[in-house]
Parts: sequence; structure tokens; C-alpha cells
Amino acid sequence: MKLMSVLVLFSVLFLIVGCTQAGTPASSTAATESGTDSLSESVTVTITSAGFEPNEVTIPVGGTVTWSNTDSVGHWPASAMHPTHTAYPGSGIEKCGTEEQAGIFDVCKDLAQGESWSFTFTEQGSWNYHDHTVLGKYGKVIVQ
Ligand SMILES: [Cu+2]
Repeated sequence: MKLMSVLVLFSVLFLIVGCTQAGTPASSTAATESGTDSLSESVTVTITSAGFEPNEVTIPVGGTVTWSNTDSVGHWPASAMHPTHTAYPGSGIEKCGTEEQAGIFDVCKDLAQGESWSFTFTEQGSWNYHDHTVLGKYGKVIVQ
């Protein structure tokens, strides 16, 4: 009879453990729902000797991209197309050095090693850019 009560005790314990474990998956589902359709307002693109990393970024309208040069040589991110830089609305290399420079997608100079530059995109679209100094390096900013 003592063996019987031990068996009952074990089966009760088994039920309790089974119930508490069955309850755990519910809490982990909430984590997978967030973060799919919210874009980051600010993104950093690292410039290396290999080019722009990441090569393509997506931000919301009003989002900011910061280019940070980690290479030992200078780099000059600017809107397509070389050499005029007019693809992004309002931009153009002829505005470099004028008071309109602050509003154009163009650094207007080489970024030295360790230097960074930020631009806020107010125009929706897919904006290609290039390195005006080291030709052949391209990137894209998608503004949604
Ligand atoms: Cu250029």
C-alpha cells in the first residue's frame, strides 16, 4: 500500500510539471511579432577600401543616413549621377560651396579617416549614389 501512495505522488508531480511546461510557449510568441514593419530612423554606412557597407539601406521618409569613413584614404559620397550629382531632388555639385550645400545629397569634399557625414532624406524613392573620389564604388538609399 505504501508503494501505491508513492506512485500516486509521482503521477501528481508529473501532472504539475506537465502543466507548467505546457504554459511556457505562449510568452515567446510576442517577441516574433515586433520589428518587421518598423524601419530604423537612422542608419550608419561604413566606408572601407572595399566600398560602402552595407551597400543598400532602407529608411522611412525623414530618416537619416550617416556615412562614416574608416579607410585611410578620403571618400566622397554623393548623389548619382557622376559628375553632376543631380539625381536626388535639389542636388547638384554646382551647389557645393554655396549656402544651398546643406540641403543637397553631396558631402562636397573628401571625408577623412574617422570623419562622418549625415544626410536626412525627405524625398521618397530609390536614390543611387557613388564615391566621387574613388570611382566605381556605388550604393543605394531606399526611402519608403
Ligand atoms: Cu561624382
